[in-house]
Amino acid sequence: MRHRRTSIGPTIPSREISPEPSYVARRQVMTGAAVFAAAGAVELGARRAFSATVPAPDLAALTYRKGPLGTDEAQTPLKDVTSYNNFYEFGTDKGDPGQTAHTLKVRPWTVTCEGEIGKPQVLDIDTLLKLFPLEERVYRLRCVEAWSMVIPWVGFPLASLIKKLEPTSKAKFLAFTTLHAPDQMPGQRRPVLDWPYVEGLRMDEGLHPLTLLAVGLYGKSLPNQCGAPLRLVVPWKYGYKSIKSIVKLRFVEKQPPTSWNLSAPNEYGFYSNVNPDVDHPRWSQARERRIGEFIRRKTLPFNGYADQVASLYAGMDLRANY
Ligand SMILES: Nc1nc2c(c(=O)[nH]1)N[C@H]1C(S)=C(S)[C@@H](COP(=O)(O)O)O[C@H]1N2
Ligand SMILES: [Mo]
Repeated sequence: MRHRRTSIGPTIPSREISPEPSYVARRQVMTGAAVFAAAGAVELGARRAFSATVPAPDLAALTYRKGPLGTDEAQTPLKDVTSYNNFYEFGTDKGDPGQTAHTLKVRPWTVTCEGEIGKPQVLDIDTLLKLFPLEERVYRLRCVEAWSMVIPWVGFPLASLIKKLEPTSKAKFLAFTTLHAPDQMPGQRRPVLDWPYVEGLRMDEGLHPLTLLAVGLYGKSLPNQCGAPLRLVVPWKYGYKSIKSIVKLRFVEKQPPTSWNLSAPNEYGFYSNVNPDVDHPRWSQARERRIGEFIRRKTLPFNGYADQVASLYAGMDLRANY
């Protein structure tokens, strides 16, 4: 959209910058077929990503048990999970992170836990990996761009970590921050978003048993492009809530700022619950393309997790709180 172009710095060719909102908008202009443009953008990206040859990274096998709440839907092949990504710190094309995220250094890595908690601390990732038993959770992931995957994550409930940190009565929200390291993350050298990427949850959302801190997928530690070494997974919300490569968790009293909301507040709200009845201002959310399938399927309220989470939003206007 034109108003977004004006926010792009004069020295950077606009071609190089494709934030989530304008990425699809530009395809709309290019194809002149607005109705099909959102799907077209996704499929063009997919074709490019699938044809790329990405060397298989050497990832540690994890010990885990099968966790509850998983789906038995067909799992998206590992090749697609690792070559069709949104991780703007490594570029805005779906194939970019798989090609470039090898520059991310995932050791040493610490997660700073601070704010309204009784036990503030800096946790080393290898300590964190041993604190709680790891579980496999097979979840649907629904991106706001109207594509989806089914991913067998390995991780532990965020609730386990929250409880260990002993939140005070003032802790009403959780604020997450991604690593800020332009030397390792080439996308951070461009003003695509206001870096570092930040996200947030209400405390009851963070404590919900579906909410996972993932450290792996398909039985091994997370590939860099998927948010190594630690990322959030909130399966009933649009994918952008599931912040990658987390270095900080802050417990706060007020609703924290979130990256996509800061970037385009009329398009991306704080809640971002998957909702087929509330369209994105520039495209429908009624259907989605499961990666690997060609017929678009219906999007389910709360991404199919309504039985588990709808009660969190009882009495709330989900149109106003998008
Ligand atoms: N730090 C960071 N986290 C992020 C993103 C990002 O660009 N940066 N993209 C989000 C979006 S839009 C989606 S759909 C998911 C994609 O996760 P995946 O690439 O592992 O499928 O990550 C989310 N987490
Ligand atoms: Mo997304």
